[in-house]
Amino acid sequence: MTSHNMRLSLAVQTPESPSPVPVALLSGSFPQKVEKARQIGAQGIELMPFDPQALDVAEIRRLVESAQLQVSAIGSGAVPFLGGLTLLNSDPEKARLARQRLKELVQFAHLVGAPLVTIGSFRGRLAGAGIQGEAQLAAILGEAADHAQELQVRLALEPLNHYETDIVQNAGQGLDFIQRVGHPCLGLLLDTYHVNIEECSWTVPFKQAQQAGCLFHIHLSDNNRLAPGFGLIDFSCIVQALYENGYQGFLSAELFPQPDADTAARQTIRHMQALLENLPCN
Ligand code: LER
Ligand code: MN
Repeated sequence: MTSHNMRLSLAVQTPESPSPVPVALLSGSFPQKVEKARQIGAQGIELMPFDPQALDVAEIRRLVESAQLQVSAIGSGAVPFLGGLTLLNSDPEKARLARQRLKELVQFAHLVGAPLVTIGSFRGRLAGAGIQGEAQLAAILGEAADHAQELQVRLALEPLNHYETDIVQNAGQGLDFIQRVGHPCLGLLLDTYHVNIEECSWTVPFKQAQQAGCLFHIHLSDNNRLAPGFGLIDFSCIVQALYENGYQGFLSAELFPQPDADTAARQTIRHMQALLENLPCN
């Protein structure tokens, strides 16, 4: 008898953030967000810190554990969005600070028991780094993956649509890139929002990444970046493909807090839970 181990997660900001990022869920203080995530029925939360060194790790662990949640991932999106730091930044000082921040994010993931750190907009653009950018990013992520491995953490590179990046825009390019780096702690994060813009199939990218042993994490949002069910994506075929290919990780909602941050979170869990409950032998 087969059963799945896919779990639902909500992306939330951590309390040190100077201002909101546009794709975080749940309202209130950080302890209130954690409690709401539990009440709504999530099994995990993805933390999106801006400056992990400013955070009280013990308090975060206490809150997450007492709500019987897991930290599904450390999302790096707040760092470029709020701080303008990217790994391929054309300003060498910003690029240096970004590499330092990546180390801190990995360390933070280790301390709060998160399995991975996401690398989405945080990588920056080739346009900023010139012709050497791709080799440079491979070297940075290879080195960061060594550090992550020492701390039992992994890195998940996220293909982003062509409006948001000029390096790794779809799953095929993502697989090529990580296979070139060839590090067991560097894999892929597929975000349904970007899949909708860049891919030709709802299921093949997930299947290919999973069959290559590289599908480390998933971000959920509908085509309009609203909660699943508020747009056009057929999440049932995605969930079915994940199930058939044995994906065991988190599906983590990272989307616009509309009509408000709590309703969007509730809608995500309701919509996705119904699909997961329909899978065989659950
Ligand atoms: C940005 O569109 C995104 O999906 C984030 O996960 C990137 O950091
Ligand atoms: Mn994403």
